[in-house]
Amino acid sequence: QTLDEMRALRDETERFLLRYKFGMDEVITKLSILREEFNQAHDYNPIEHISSRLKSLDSVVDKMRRKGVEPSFEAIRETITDIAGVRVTCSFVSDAYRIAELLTAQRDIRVIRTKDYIAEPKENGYQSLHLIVEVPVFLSTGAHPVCVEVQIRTIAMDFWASLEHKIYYKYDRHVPDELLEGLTDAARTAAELDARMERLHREVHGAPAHERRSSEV
Ligand code: 0O2
Repeated sequence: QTLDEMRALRDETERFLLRYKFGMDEVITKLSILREEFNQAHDYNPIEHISSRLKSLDSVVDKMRRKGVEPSFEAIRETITDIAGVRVTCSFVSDAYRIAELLTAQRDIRVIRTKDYIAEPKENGYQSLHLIVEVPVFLSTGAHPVCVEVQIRTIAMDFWASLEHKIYYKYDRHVPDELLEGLTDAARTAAELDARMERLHREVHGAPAHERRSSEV
């Protein structure tokens, strides 16, 4: 490969990843607007925290290899839907669904896939609401649709998932059985906590504040 070819490849890689960053920025802006507007209009905050990450090219290539697909820009675009990832943490389960509804109702958002691991937790106990959405990014060359993965979960689900993730990688994906059982048990406790918190929240506010106020309008 010549130096010019290497530079061209580097530029193309940067351009490729930058689009995902822009898509991620669009989704973060939408969520931040919802958060601020909700706070102002209803004096209620359905979002506790928003974080984001762009997958590195190395882990994209690793994931392609795990899936048995030869990496090319085109193949990556079609296969990997979580290069851009946004995570939303809410206090209550009802807020997680509410945010998902408000985001996916926006007309420039196209829902590619939804996985509701809250309604149907994974076998290890993992809970979260996953949306793969496509959002247009407006560049000098026109509008480009970009895929963004949005994970919406409660604080308890997030606490569990971050510990599980660390353990999973510490044991290089082969977690001992007792630890797995401990994690599954902790996931049940987290789900119970969420249910209790939701009940308390409803007792104090009647229906969750957003439902109550929207029905008053
Ligand atoms: P990382 O390191 O967080 O980026 P996919 O191939 O991703 O399109 P998949 O695996 O069916 O298809 O997608 P799914 O189930 O929606 O999960 C995608 C992401 O959800 C994962 O990304 C994790 O971030 C999170 N996730 C899913 N299952 C678990 C789990 O059991 N524990 C924890 N802690 N997180 C989970 P990555 O790329 O696998 O990992």
